[in-house]
Amino acid sequence: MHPETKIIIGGWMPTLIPEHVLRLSRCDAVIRGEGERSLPELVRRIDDKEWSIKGVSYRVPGQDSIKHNPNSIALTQKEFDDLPMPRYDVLPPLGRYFRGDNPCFTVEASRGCTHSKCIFCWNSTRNCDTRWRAKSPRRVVKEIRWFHDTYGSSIFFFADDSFGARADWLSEFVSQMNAEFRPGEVGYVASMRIDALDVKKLRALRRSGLRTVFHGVESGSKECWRTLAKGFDPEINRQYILGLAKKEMEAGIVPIFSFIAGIPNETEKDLDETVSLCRQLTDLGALITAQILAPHQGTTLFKSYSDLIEPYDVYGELGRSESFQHEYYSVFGDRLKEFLDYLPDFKRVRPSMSLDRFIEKYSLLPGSIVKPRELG
Ligand code: B12
Ligand code: SF4
Repeated sequence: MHPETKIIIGGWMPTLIPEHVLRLSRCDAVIRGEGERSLPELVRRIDDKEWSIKGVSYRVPGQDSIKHNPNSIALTQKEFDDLPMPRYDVLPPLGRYFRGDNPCFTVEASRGCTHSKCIFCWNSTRNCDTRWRAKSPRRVVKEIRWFHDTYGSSIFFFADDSFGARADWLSEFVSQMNAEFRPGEVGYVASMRIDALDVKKLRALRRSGLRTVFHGVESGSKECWRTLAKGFDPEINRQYILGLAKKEMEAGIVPIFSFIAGIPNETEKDLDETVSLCRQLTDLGALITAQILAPHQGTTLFKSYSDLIEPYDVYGELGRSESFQHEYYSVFGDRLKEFLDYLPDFKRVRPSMSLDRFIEKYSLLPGSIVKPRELG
């Protein structure tokens, strides 16, 4: 690459840690948050000595200093709605990425989050504007129609962090989908807060195409919800979650509840509550996903609990653990060591119990773990 070539980077990781990215790389500038407003301006002013452009962090040429300009204002509802259709036509033929003849396309209906406070989530960053905005339901339905007619796709994945977070938007979307498509003609998958869903509207949502819904519940313990600043409505509790799962399944929607272990100050009692809620949900027939919390630099969690955060050789520990060894070797085989050498620097919150004790206590024995290759 020509040494004068300017390198501009964007996306969520550089947004969270612009200083690190600029210090550790050869990049000249980071665009924090959305790129649509800041990037064209930066390109226009690329030869200027100073880039006093909102949303841009940059290395001051010839100096060892990095400058962070104030946040840019995220696209307004109208600007978001007016974005052109995605230009999939300029990419190499898409067929090579598809399996089967019903490709799943990603659609963006909204950005940001109405809550924006969960301490582990990038939406809690103050490095960019994360307010919730949505394209108009009409535009989103038009996009789905276009993918359906152009690529024959009948299943869609919403990239939104908090799909349908506003009840009036969701109602309008449901009506428009029902007016545009026959029942069963298209389906979609979305992530929604449990308190953004009106259980009385589940059947209408299913009719509009909602097939699978993903909920970040994180824990079975209200204490942990407080630590994480989940901000659930006061009436939300274990019974509510189990009732919601049941009603979703009765309406023909597959619910997936996501949990995390390794929350700051999480006690054994909290973990008991999480594991028992997971068990109750799976007994009902709902799906769960569970993971160890990985604190991302730049999040509120990373700043507020820095004293509890420690390096974590996650794959090393899983690879060494007797219960996981079989699964790990069956997936990575002889290349496990090579894989471990390439791993980035993981971190975790100091846990209240070791992985081996966790596995033993909750009887997570080999065989009860789904091997990644079985998922595909
Ligand atoms: C789809 C998706 C995936 C798909 C990606 C499929 C694909 N082929 O694209 C899959 C399932 C593979 C995936 C995996 C993972 N994902 Co993911 N994913 C998403 C999701 C839901 C949508 C991404 C998207 O398309 N957004 C729409 C586009 C338009 O937005 P955008 O990418 O943010 O881009 C805007 C700006 O960031 C900026 N921008 C982005 N790139 C650039 C580049 C330049 C040069 C410029 C100037 C600007 C710029 O401008 C864009 C327009 O404004 C996001 C959540 C979200 N709502 O964004 C999570 C998200 C990005 N994923 C996340 C995570 C954690 C992961 C995993 C690490 C999960 C895991 N534990 O394995 C892996 C990592 C995979 C990897 N190797 O990188 C986190 C990242 C958090 C963080 N701290 O960085 C997110 C934000 C979800 C969340 N809320 O936690 N993911
Ligand atoms: S509700 Fe979801 S998207 Fe919003 S801040 Fe919390 S985790 Fe992030």
